[in-house]
Amino acid sequence: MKHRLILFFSMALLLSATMQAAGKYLHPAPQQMSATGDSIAIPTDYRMYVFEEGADEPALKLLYSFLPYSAEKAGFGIYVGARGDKSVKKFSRNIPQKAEGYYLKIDDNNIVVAGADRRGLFYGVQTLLQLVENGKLPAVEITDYPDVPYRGVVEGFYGKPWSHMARLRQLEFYGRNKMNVYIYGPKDDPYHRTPDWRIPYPEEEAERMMELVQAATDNNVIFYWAIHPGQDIKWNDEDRDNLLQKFEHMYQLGVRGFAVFFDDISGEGTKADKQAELLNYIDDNFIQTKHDVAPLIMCPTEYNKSWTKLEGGYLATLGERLNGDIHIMWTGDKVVETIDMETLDFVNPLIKRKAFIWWNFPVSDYVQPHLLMGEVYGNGLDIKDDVSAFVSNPMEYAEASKIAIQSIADYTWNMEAYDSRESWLQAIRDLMPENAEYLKTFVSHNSDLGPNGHNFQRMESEEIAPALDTLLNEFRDNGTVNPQAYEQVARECKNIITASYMLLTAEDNRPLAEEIKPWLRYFRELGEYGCAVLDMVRTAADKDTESFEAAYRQAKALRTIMQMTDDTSNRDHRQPGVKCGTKRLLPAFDSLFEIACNK
Ligand code: LOG
Repeated sequence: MKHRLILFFSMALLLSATMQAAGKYLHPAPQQMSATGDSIAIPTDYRMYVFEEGADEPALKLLYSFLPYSAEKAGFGIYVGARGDKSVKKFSRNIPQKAEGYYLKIDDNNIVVAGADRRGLFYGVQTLLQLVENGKLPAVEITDYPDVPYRGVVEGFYGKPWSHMARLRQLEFYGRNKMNVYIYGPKDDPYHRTPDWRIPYPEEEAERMMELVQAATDNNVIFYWAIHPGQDIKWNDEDRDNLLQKFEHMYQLGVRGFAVFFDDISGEGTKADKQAELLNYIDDNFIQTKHDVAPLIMCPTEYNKSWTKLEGGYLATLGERLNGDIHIMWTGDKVVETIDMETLDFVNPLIKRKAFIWWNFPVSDYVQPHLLMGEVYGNGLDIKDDVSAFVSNPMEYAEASKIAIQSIADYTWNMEAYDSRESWLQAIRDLMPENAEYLKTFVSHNSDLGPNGHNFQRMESEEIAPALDTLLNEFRDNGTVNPQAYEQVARECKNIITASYMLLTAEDNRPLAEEIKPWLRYFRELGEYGCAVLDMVRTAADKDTESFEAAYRQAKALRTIMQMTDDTSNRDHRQPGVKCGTKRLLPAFDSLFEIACNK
C-alpha cells in the first residue's frame, strides 16, 4: 500500500511537472491538453505516415524542417494528415469537429498530428514544434481548435505602410501564432485608395505583391487585398468594371481574398443601397464564379456605434440587402474601443450577421508620439460565438506591434484561457528572447496614449506607481523622503537607463531596435532626469543647499534635452515627436521637481 501511494504521488508529481513543461511553451493555449507520461527524446529513427508523399503543403514543409528523415522499418510511427486521409484514419474519432482544429498525441511509440482540415494540420505541427524543449517532447494528448473563425491583422492605418521585409516577417509570425488572415489596406498606398485605385500596380510593386501572397500561403494565411474606392467612385458601369478589373489584376498576382472599404469618406460614395448593389455584383460575378476565393469583406461607412444614424437606415440597408456571405466590419461602440457583448447585441441584429471586428489597437496613427506596447485587455471573454472575425489594426511599427498582435492571437484562439498579463510577458520574451527583461522595462512605460480624440486610455507604469505615489505624497505633505519608495524609484530609473542602451544595441531583434530608436533615446533621458530629480528630493530634504543647486541644474538641463529630443525626432508625421512614460513617470518627476524647488 505504502509503495503504491509513493508510486501514485510520484506519478502525480511527474505528470504535473510534464504539464507545466508542456504548458509553458504553448500559446495560444490549447482548448484541451493532458500530460500522459514522461517526455520522450525526439525520435531519430521513425516511419512517417504522410497523407501524400512530397505534397506541396505548408504543414509538411514545416514538419520536414524539423524531422527530415524517415526509415522504412522503424518501430516509432509518425502519423500526419487531415480528416479523410488514410494516414490518420485510425484517429479520425479523435479529431475535433471544428474547422482548423487538430488532434495531437505524443507517446513512447507514436506521434499523431491529425487536422480537421489542412490548416488544422498546420496548426497541429506548429504546436508540435512549440513543444520541443532541449531535444525532448512531452507525452501529451491535445484536442484543439480556435474560438474565432478569422483571426489576424488589417494593415489599415494612416501613415507609412509597412515595408516588404516587415510584412514577410509578420506573415511568418501569424503562422506561428495560428492567425489565418492578413488584410492589406494601408491608407497611404495610392493604388489602394482614391484616386489610383483604378490603376494596376507597376511591375516592381506587383512582384512584391506576388511574393507576399506566396509567403502568406506558406504560412497558411489568407492574403486579403482591400480596395478603398469610396471618395470618388461613380455609381456607373464604368467604375464598377474598373473595380472588377483591378480585382482581376490582383487575382492574377495570386490574391484569393478581397475586401472593399468605405470608411472615412463623404459624399455620393457613402450611399448604402449603392454600396450593397456594387458588392453583391462583385460577389455574384467575381467572388463566387472564381471558386477559389475567400468570402468578400466590406468595411461600412458607419463602422462604429457612435457614428451610426439609425434614422438614416444605413446599416439596416446593408444588413437587408448584402448577400449573406459578405462580411461586414465593425470597430465597436466608437472608432477606438474595446469590444463587448453590448456592442455586438447592437450591431449583429442590424447587419443580420455576426460582425467582423476591426479592432483599432495597437494602431497609433492618431497619437503618433506614443508607442502602444502594453497589455491587451478589456475585450469581452464571452463574445466568441457572436463575432465572425477579430482582426487588429496595428501601428506603422510592425515589430513593435507584435506584442499586441500575439496577445490578440491568444485571445481569439481561446478566450476563456486568456490571461492578458501572461500573454504580454510571453510576447515580450518571444520578441526579444535575450533582452526580455530590458524590453519589459521599456514597454512597461510605453503603453498609454496620452490625451487623444478617441479618449482611449491604457494602464502604464503599474508596478512602480505605488512607490511614486508614496514618494510624492510624503515629500509634498511632510518634506520627508520615504526610504523604500525612494530606493524603488531610484532602481527603476537605473533600470530605464540600462534598458535603453541594451535595447539600442540588442542583436536579437534588430528591426525592433531600429523602429523604437527615437523612443529609446528619450527613454534614457527620462531615466537620467528621474535620477537628477531624486537627487534634488534627497538634498532638499537634507537641506544640503549646495548639492541641491547642482542637482537642480542637472535636472533642468536634462528636461531641456528631453524637449529637444521630442522636438526633433519622429518628424515625418501629422503629430510628430516622441513621448514615453507620460501617464505616471514624467508627471511624477515633474511634480517632484516643482515641490523640491519650493521646499
Ligand atoms: C480608420 C483607420 C485608422 C483608425 C485609427 C477605421 C475603420 N478606419 O477614424 O484607417 O487607422 O481610424 O485612426 C479610422 O477604423 N478612422
